Amino acid sequence: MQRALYVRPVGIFPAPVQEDEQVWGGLPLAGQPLRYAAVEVIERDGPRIRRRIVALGDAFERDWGRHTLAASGLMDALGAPRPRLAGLALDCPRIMGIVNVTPDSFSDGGRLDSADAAIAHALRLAEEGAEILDIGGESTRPGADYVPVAEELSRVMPVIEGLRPRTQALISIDTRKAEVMARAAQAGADILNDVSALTHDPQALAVAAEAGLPVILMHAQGDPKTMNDDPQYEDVVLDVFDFLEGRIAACEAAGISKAKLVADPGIGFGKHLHHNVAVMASLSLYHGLGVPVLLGASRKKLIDHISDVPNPEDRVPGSIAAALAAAAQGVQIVRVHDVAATRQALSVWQACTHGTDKVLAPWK
Ligand code: 7PJ
Repeated sequence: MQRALYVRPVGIFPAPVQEDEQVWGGLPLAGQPLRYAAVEVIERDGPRIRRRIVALGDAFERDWGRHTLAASGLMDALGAPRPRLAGLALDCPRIMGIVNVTPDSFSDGGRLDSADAAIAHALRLAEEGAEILDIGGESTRPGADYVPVAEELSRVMPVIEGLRPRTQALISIDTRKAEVMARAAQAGADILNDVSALTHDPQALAVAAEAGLPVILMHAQGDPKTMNDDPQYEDVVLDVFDFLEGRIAACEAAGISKAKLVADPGIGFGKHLHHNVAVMASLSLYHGLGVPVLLGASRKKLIDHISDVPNPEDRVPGSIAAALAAAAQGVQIVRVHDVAATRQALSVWQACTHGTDKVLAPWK
């Protein structure tokens, strides 16, 4: 389904510490200490797309169609604070640390060695400031081969089981397979993270509803093996919005409440560089979905394309830039490899943006 109207908050600024209700000071943004002063109103009629920026302060005195916008529910969705996610308050940017459990990621010894190494790595990420640990046993990188379910289970289960009694951090399982979701949930995982937004496995929607856990719905076009060969969009930013809105509706219809959903535009998944940067530049649009937004750009190929850094380990500065760009647009969760560096950058960004030291080490 294609929408006719979209609203992207622009002119985002830190909320004043002392709120003065007498003075109009922008509108609140998705439970972050941020407000917005203008919106880009996007009207879409098939291939015809019209965009205009409307400054809200002026607009309150004129007729610019705000009744239409209010009626669309988008303004309410943009403003509402987000409920806690598996107990985690989303009132400032949170870090999800990536724990890859694929044979090439912790590669010296056998399976047990690699589980131990993954657990140790995860515990370190939690120590460094990751509130969520994302455990993944299926590489979904562009061009990656399919991993059978037994193989994926044998990679991730020892890690989830070993980690669960040893950390307070939330554990998410990065998988597209219903059976892996169910087993991870039984072993104490807190969040399901599916790069196919519960579309890959026909059982996934029912299993996720049954598990009762929050779900991260990510946009992807095509299967990892071939997705970046020839991605096609009418308008990538809007098509991704429509897809995520449709998946949120499908989840609600299956009995998963909106309070348990997170939306992710899926950087690098069936997207060329110009698609990725278009999405990055419009992240605040996705708050209109009415759920928290997650962004994963860490060490991804787009950083190489922009800055010529072929080695993923050299992409930390670019990854941090992407995380800060996301935080500035009110994104609630960033999924990263380099937790300590990202935490440091986010804390300094927060302190300097809000002009207060109250944000120092908020995760401790
Ligand atoms: C993502 C993910 C992402 C979410 C991967 C990689 C590829 N899950 N799993 N968002 N990426 N939610 O980390 O390079 O962007 S695997």
